[in-house]
Amino acid sequence: MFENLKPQPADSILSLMKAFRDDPRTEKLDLGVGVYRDADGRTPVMRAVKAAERRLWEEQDTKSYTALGGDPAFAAAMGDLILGEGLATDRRSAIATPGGTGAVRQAIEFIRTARPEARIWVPDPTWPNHLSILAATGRDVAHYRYFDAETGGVDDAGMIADLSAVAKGDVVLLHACCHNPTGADPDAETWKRIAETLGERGAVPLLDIAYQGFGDGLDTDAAGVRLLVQTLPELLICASCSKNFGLYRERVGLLLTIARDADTARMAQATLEHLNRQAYSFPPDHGARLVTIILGDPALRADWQDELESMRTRMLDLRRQLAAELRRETNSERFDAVADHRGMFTRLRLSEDEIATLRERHGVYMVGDGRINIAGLDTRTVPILARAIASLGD
Ligand code: PLP
Ligand code: TYF
Repeated sequence: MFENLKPQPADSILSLMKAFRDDPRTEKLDLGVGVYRDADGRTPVMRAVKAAERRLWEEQDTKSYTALGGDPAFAAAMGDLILGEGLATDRRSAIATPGGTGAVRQAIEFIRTARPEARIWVPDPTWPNHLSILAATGRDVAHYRYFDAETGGVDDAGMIADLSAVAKGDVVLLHACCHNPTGADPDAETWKRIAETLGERGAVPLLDIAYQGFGDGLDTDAAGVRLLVQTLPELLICASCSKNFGLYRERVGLLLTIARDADTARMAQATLEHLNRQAYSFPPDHGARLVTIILGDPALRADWQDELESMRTRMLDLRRQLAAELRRETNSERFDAVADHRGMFTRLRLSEDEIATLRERHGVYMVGDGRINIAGLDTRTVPILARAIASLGD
């Protein structure tokens, strides 16, 4: 049997991590994988997470199984973090999942169960893992226009035109904030038009929220999701706690669904739990429990929000510094959109050759589409990167 195995396509982002590690140069710059780093290049355990872990170690008296959907308190706390307290509470159903990736996988399985013929529309471009999961599950996938490479912003007109053509019952995947890989997000006006268009078409949004708190703040980053929940009858929401709680390796995620009414929500809950049972029975609990402790304790929650806010503002400051340096060094407006982007990522307007040259000549590692992780920079390396980019024309 094993002789039938074939090499699988590599994850372009994770391969880049390895190439960086193998590069013997000391002056090299890792702007690849989307992991937050502080000014010293570290990804520390957040203070509130440490405190919650200490408390859990003291107080937890069993490691027995939880429930198929995970601890309901986690679903409630995360549901409120994303939607705000009181929004659509009787329409919610949720399961804990291994990371946001697990939530995306289970969302696709949910769609496969409920409406296998649904076409799934994804933004062009999107996170490569979305495409990989959709391919693995044999879904019918289509792309809608999203990014305007000229302006570096969202192609509002192209996106709305494409979404106006989706069939009734199709699913539309949207990044709730901090779009990966471009950093370009719809503004409030465009979110309104998205809501209207999906409503008119009878399409179901599948929202991926992996960076809440990394863009403009916890509530603003969820404003698009909340608007769609207020407007539309059915939604799927995939959340990750990898970035905003720094819990990457603990694998903490949530799949939250919104049904048209409480009766349907009960059916959705049973279906979600069944999907967990079929995949891995019980979802991981340790990280989810830390999140529940933090969100339920006013002091820990305030400390978590403070630290998250300092991470967000560090990335925003670096982003603004980079845009200003690039403008100065290239004496052009080519990279101005960097300052308007949000979250960890920015897609730089560079050709494949330029990206290869940056790696070979300067030891700068970015994803092949020009995506950089802003948190991989610091105030010392921003001017170095800007000079390297400006020198590409020489
Ligand atoms: N969705 C997007 C758009 C992402 O960038 C990520 C990666 O962080 C995820 C989902 C899920 O991440 P994880 O499975 O580590 O929670
Ligand atoms: O886009 C990123 O860099 C993050 C981390 O298979 C990541 O979302 C990358 C690839 C992957 C899982 C997570």
